[in-house]
Formats: sequence, structure tokens, C-alpha cells
Amino acid sequence: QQNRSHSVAILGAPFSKGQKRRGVEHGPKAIRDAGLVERLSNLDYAVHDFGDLTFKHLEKDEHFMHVPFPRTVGRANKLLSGAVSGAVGAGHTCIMLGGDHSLAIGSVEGHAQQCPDLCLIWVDAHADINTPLTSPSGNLHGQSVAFLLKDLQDKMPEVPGFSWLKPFLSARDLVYIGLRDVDPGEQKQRPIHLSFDIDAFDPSLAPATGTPVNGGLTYREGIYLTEEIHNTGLLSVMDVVEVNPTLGATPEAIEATTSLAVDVVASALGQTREGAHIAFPNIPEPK
Ligand code: B3U
Ligand code: MN
Ligand code: MN
Repeated sequence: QQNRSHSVAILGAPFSKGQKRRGVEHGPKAIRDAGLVERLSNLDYAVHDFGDLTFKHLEKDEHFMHVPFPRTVGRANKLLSGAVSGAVGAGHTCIMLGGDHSLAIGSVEGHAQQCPDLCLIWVDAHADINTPLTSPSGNLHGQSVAFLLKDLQDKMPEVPGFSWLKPFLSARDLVYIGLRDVDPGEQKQRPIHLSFDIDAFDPSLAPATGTPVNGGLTYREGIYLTEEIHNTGLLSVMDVVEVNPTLGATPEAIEATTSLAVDVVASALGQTREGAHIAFPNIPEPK
């Protein structure tokens, strides 16, 4: 079980230049407004909200091939990397609130500075493993994994803004959802980086996101996943990305998405559906 004596750091990353729709930069505020800090405090964590990082949009940032804002995205991720590294180094379990999924580049890299043996669990409707040469859109949020993987090094061009980044992850460090038969000796005690794209959920549950795709996770599937990750006791950093509060058709659609984001974080940090097992000393009686 995740050790509740761990404190939780919340890092807001209001950044949207890894894709072309505006609004996802409002994700951190929307998720906070949905009650994240209170929910985690109720789980008995000491919550340290470090606020939002301030990202610079570079004036001179020409496309690289058909990839927009490469230097702006590279620089934002370098900044985020330092912040995540600092939070993990200070002993916190770190929750990174995006922002778009290009931010996983810096988040995972900063985590790896402190935990070189981390493994990465990518929960997403998309694989985000395009290179600039395979990407249909050019958007960097669809390329994050390719920047991290050593295995793809000879397939990756040098993208301006990313000279600080050396790929460090092996394909075998990237964990997929759906494994069903793992032997005891195959299990490794490694810090887990959970990168959770809200668009992994079905659009009926998480409509306020930039690229919804039908046929997504049910509520039960998503929460089961985060409960199991909590049960490993190994969660070290979690990204919650692609919540775009400007894209809901109704206030209810936005609220559904942001409260789902709070639910997956709380569940990854140990909130159980059957209750918190904190018994009432005595059940209150009516007078
Ligand atoms: N695979 C497509 C679409 C996409 C990736 N990530 C999101 N959408 N959110 C691409 O652009 O690489
Ligand atoms: Mn993604
Ligand atoms: Mn996605």
C-alpha cells in the first residue's frame, strides 16, 4: 500500500502548445476547482500545492518540418523536468496536472533523474509514439513516448528545443495495460510513473478533451486500474493530462470531466470505493 506518510506534491502545468486546440492550459485550475486538494487531504496526505509553473511562449519558434512550437514545447518540458525532479527528490509523491500530453516528456525525464529504474504506465486512447516523420498532425502531444525511448533513437530527428533531452527509457520499461499472467519472479519493485490521459476514458465520461475517441474505458475500468496501481505501493509520479474545460458542450459535461480527473487521482492515492476503513468510533444516534 502507498505509504500515507508520503506527502503529495501537486504541480500545475498550464500548457497547450503540444497540440492545436486552446483551453487545455486551464486544466490545472479546473481540476483544483473540482476539489482535488480537499479530497487528498481527506485521505490523510500532507498536500503541498506548488501552484502553477509559468511557461514562456517563444516569439521566434518556426515549425520543425510540420511540428509546431518545437522550442516552446522543449523549453516548457525542461522547466517541468526540474520541478518534478525537485518534488520527487524532496520525498513527495508528485501529481502533475496538465496541460497537454507533451508534458509527459519533462515529467518522466525529471522523475527519471531521481528514479532511474522507473517504469512507465501509459493510459491513453492514443499511443503518443509518433516521430516527427510518422506524425499525421505534427503535434508533439502525439510524440512524447518517442522522445523518451532509447529504442527509437535512430528514428528520431534532432528537434530544436530538445537538445537537453537524451532518451533514457527502454521499450521494456514501458508498461501496457492488459497483462494477465505474470509470474512472481517476473515482478519487479520499481517506482511507477503513471501517465494518465483523460481521453483514455469514454467520451461519455470525459467529454471535455481535445481528441475524444469512442469506445474508451468505463468508469469501473479506469478506477480499477488506479486502485490496482495504488495497491502496488509503488506510485511515484502521476500525470493527469488533456482535461480541456473549454471544450465541454455544457457545464455538466465539464464538471463530469474534472470530477473524473479528481476521482482517478484520489483512487491512485488510495481512495477506495468500499470506503476508507476509518470506522466511526460510535455510530451517531438520533436524539
Ligand atoms: N495520433 C494522433 C492523434 C493524437 C495523439 N494524441 C492525441 N491525439 N491526444 C497524433 O496527432 O499523433
Ligand atoms: Mn496522450
Ligand atoms: Mn490521448
